[in-house]
Amino acid sequence: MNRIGWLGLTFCIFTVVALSQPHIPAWPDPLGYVCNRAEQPIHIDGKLDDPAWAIAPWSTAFVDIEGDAKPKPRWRTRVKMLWDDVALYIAAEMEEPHLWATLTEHDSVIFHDNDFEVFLDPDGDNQNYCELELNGKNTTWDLLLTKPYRDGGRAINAWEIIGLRTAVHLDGTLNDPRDKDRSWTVEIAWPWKGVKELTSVPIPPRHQDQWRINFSRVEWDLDVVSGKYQKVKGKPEYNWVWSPQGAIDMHRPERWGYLQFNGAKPDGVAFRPDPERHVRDALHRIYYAQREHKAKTGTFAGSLEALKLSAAQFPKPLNMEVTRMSFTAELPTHADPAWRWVISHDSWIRKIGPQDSGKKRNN
Ligand SMILES: [Ca+2]
Ligand SMILES: [Ca+2]
Ligand SMILES: [Ca+2]
Repeated sequence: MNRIGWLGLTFCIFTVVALSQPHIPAWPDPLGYVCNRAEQPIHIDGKLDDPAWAIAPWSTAFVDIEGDAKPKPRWRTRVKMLWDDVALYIAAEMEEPHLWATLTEHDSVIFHDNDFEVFLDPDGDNQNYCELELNGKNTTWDLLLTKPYRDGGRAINAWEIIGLRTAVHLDGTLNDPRDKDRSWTVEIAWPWKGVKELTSVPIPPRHQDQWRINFSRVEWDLDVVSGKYQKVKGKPEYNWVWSPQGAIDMHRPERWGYLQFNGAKPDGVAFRPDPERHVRDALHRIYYAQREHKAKTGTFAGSLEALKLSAAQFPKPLNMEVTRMSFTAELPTHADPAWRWVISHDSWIRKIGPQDSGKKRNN
């Protein structure tokens, strides 16, 4: 698709010069995880007792998808990760007194059961990201999102993760309400060949590369009816996640956590917060405000004032280009003002160089 061509239709180009340094009320920083290299092979059997896992730290415990404003999940969930030249490895541990799973058909809607979910956007551009869900029977659903649902993205269920291996271990009995269970654990090998088609970033990743990832666990309240587990009618599911989304919506990739690859020794490498995150956040703020404005008025806005945003809170210079059907907003990158971040009406965010930027301004 020609993502640039429509810019020729631009009828409104303007620049807003803010008077002060940026200070936008911050979104909470996404969490980060430093992923060490596996030094030994990992046997994908759902059991996390492989010696390889010993060098992988546990993540913090999952929280409610909306964040700290909501009660803490009643059962602990945590993950760990490793990588090597072949794959990304993911382990999850979920406390669970009532092991329950029903779905057996691949690519069915797995979150109708209790499940574990992975969301991955290697290049962090909010486009072409993937989702993997699995239940206690190790039934999987893998799908590709061309863009978030909010932007008209399509979910491609027929998409399959090449070479994916998953396993589940149950510490307890499945679908038996007569006893109390303890937990279930998940082990995933996600080969790089199953990621390559999503992105142009280096695969396998390099030392200190950062990708966007999040994890979610869907949990239903259960009754026991005639000796069987049954969902409590009318009760919505709980959504427990690693890095909080701030809303009941996993399809906000800009809020996912960071996966930082460590190619050095396992110890002593700290997570490095993304220096570009505040600029990227600022553009997402404009994106959300533009969406709201379009929903109310049918058009995108021509100024920050019309979006009810204070120019003083944004970096400078901000360029916005608006047409009847679209908008882009641009800000200089933190690292090099000659380079710019650009976000579009469909939340596609990417970096452009001085040459691209200049060409566009000459249109
Ligand atoms: Ca294992
Ligand atoms: Ca992407
Ligand atoms: Ca699939």
